[in-house]
Amino acid sequence: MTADPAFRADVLAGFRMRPRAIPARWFYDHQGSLLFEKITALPEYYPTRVETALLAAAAPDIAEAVGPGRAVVEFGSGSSVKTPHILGAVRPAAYVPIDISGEFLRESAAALASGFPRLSILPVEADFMLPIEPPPAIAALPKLGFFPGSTIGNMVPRTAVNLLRAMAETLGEGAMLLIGIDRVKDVGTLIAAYDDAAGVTARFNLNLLHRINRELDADIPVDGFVHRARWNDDEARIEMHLEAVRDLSFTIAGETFGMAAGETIHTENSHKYGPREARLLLRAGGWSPIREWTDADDQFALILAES
Ligand code: AVJ
Repeated sequence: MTADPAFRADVLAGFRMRPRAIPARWFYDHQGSLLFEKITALPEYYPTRVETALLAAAAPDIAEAVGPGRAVVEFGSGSSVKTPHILGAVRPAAYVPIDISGEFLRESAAALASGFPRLSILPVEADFMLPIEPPPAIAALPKLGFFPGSTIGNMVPRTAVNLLRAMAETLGEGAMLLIGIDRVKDVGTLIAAYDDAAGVTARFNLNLLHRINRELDADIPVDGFVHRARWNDDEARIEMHLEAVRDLSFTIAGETFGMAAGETIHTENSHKYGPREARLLLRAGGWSPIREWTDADDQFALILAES
C-alpha cells in the first residue's frame, strides 16, 4: 500500500518530538472507522446516543428556528444516523456533505439518496480544516452548517476558534450553524466512555500502531503498548495515550526509535465544555448562539448559532 505522505510526515515527526504525539485524524483508516462505529454503540459511550436522541426530539424546534430554503452543509459527513433527522426536519434545498475520505463520502451519499430521493446531494471531497469553495449550485442559498459529534472537541481551543471562523467564511452571509458539543461532567463517566470494559476503545487506539505497521513499513511491537485514557483538568479534556509497557526498539520507514518502559505517545484530545464555555467558544469563533438543546442530565449540548 502506498502511504499518504502527510501520514508518514506526521508519524515520523510525532515519534521524534517529546512528548511524542500523533494527530487523532489518523485513527480513521478502514479498520479504525469500523472500530469507531463499534465505540458509538458501547454502553459507556454516551455522546452518540444522547446527541442522536436530542436531534430527534429537537428536530421540529430546529426546523422552526432555521426556516425553509437553506442548503445544509455537513462538516466531516459520516453519521448516517444523525443526518436523516436534520434533513427530515429542515427539508433543505440541497445537502452538501464534506469529507476527506472520498470513498466514505460516496457511500454515505448513496445511502442518504435512497431515503431522500428528491434531495439534491452535492458531496465535496475536501479537508474541512481548510477554507472550502461551496458548489456553485448552492451559491445563492443561505446555509445551515451542521457539525455534530463534538468533533470540535478534538481541537485545542485556538484551532477550534480558527475552524469556526473558517466555517463562517465558507458558509457566507446569513448562515447558521448547528453544532454538537460534549459537556464537562464527572470524571468517572468520562473515563468509562474512553476506556470501556469491552476494550473496544483500546483496540481503536492500538489500531493506530497497526496502521503505521501496515502503511509505513514499520515493525512496532503492538503488544508492547497499552491504552491509557486520562482526564486533564487544567485543559478540560480527556487524553488518550499509548504507553510502552517495556523498553522497546523498532523502525518506521527506515528510521530507528527507542522507547523506555512507561513512555507514552499522545494520540487524542477530547475537550469538554460547560454551558458558558461552549457559548464563549462559539462567540470567539464569530458565531452568536441563539438556541440550545440539552438532555435532562446535561450530558451533551446541541447549539444553534448565527453568523
Ligand atoms: C469523534 C472525536 C468525537 O472524542 O469522543 C471516541 C472520538 N475517541 N472514543 C470523541 C473518540 C475515543 C470522538 N470524536
